[in-house]
Amino acid sequence: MSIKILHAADFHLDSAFAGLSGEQAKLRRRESRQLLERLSNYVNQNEVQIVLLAGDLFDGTTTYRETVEALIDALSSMTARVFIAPGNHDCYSARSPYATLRWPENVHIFRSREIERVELAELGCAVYGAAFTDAAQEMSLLEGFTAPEDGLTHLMALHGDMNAAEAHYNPVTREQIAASNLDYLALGHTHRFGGIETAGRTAYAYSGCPEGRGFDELDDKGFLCGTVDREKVDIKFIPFAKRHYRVLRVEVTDQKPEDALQAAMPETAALDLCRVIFTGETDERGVDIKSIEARYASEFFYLELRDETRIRQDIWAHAQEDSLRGLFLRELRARYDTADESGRRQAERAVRFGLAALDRRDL
Ligand SMILES: [Mn+2]
Repeated sequence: MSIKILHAADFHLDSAFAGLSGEQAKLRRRESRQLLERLSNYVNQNEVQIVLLAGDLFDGTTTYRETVEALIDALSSMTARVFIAPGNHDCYSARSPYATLRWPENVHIFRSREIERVELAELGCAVYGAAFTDAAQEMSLLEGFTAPEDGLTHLMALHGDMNAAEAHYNPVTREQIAASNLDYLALGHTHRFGGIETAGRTAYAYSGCPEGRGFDELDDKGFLCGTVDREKVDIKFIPFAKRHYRVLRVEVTDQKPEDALQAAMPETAALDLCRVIFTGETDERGVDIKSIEARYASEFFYLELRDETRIRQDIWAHAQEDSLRGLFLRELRARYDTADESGRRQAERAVRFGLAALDRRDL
């Protein structure tokens, strides 16, 4: 009997959304509550039977009551059985919303660092999980665990770090997974989906987070969904994010920065959070970041501009001129030639400002 499961994690509800205005951050918080409703619709429309939520559903201890209620509403409207394995950001404690609020009957919250087993006889499976009970968890919660040979399909939800250079977040190893005898291990903590892996006979994956939260989270975001039985795991990544963070490098050599940006603009700009980095060579006027921002800010949900262009090398040709301009360029060229990378950038900036000032005086 194969079981249809959905695996999601790292919602980080009520994140601060650094960089956004108060109004935009409020909108994104509202959207992350809507995401829960969309998720619930997906679960019901696709007849998912088991939902595994592998922790960090809340970003911190100060979660808006409306947010927790939105999560409870969304989960209670799911026709599936739901399992939550709290992580480092939403660790289980007597004061956490997991303990203080009333959760629907179809939701099971793992509350202890001991791995707990919940048997679902009607589905021919057992679901395991454990909880962070603190913001750190130095010892692996999976160490020594092996699911019994009882003919059931074995699933687990767990928050943990497999790339544990620092072992503060339940450092789970491939060896422990291989020894687990699980059919599928749903992991949370890493915000990026990196494929379905196998250790021993156990398939495991990080689902990643369902929405990006910063310019370090650029790839497609969503969750995992598919079927699991004793013989086969068939699970796919489902893109689900409403908005994307994008970093666009826009080359401006020999063209107007506005035109280059216009050509590079994604179709989804109005939904996107974009960091545009201008590169290439410009004349002495450089890129007018302020005016481009004024022109384009409204085309994007969020726009951040950076100027990493270099000054055109032929600017220095004027250093030969017998004029104030020539004198100024000779002076800076001498500094430029002996400077390191950051000194060179500084000298180029000085050239830009200096020539602009000189030109205005000429006028
Ligand atoms: Mn985490």
